[in-house]
Amino acid sequence: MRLLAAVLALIVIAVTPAHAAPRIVGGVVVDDADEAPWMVALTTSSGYQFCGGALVGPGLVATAAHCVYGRKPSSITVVGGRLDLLTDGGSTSVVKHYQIAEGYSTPSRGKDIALLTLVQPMPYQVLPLAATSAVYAARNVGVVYGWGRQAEGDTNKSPLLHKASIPIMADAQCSGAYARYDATAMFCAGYPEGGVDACIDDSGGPFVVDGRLAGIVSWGIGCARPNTPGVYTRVRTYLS
Ligand code: 4AZ
Repeated sequence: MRLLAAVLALIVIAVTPAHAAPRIVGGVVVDDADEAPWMVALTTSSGYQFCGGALVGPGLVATAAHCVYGRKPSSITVVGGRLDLLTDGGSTSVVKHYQIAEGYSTPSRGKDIALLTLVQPMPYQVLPLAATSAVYAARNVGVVYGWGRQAEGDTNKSPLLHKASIPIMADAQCSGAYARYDATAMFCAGYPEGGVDACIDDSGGPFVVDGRLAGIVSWGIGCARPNTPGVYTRVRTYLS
């Protein structure tokens, strides 16, 4: 009987993550374009979405350095004003040129931010930058947006923009999870029990606190695992 209970418990543990993790991971569909007018998708020229970004000027997009590093600007198509990527609403532009934070090498070393200049500026409301570093206080809740995976092992992405609300974690808790955590370059967001997180292809997307850009989806181990928060670029360190 004890053995049967243990086997059942193991089956429950093995099966739960796929079911407990339906969207961004643990988020909901954004169905009002006015809610995130500044949200953009980065796609290849054939239309495959690989990262997110946010308009911070009519012709300027903030995203993660690792999203564009090594890519030709003209091979990156930015899509704005389109919640459902299977439609052709909104507008598109290729990238004219981009600037990556000086000294960037890999996300876990920080400086994971880039500014893209568009060939065609977009007529959408831009996302203002967080006004002070006070936004990074532990337990402040932000909203992260993206078209990425809805579960860590999910390769079947949704074409619909998703969002999730996630609390910022204290620096001490984040360094406990990641030896490489650098509180100048990054911050962490997540629940101790996991379940809600950004995931693959959400990279570059904005983490918004009080209607302002505070972070950019950067890295993490897996998605939505317990005691394994998502790591975001601390935008205030690089832009002002
Ligand atoms: C990625 O590979 C990625 N859970 C993005 C975010 C996170 C992990 C990985 C955070 O693009």
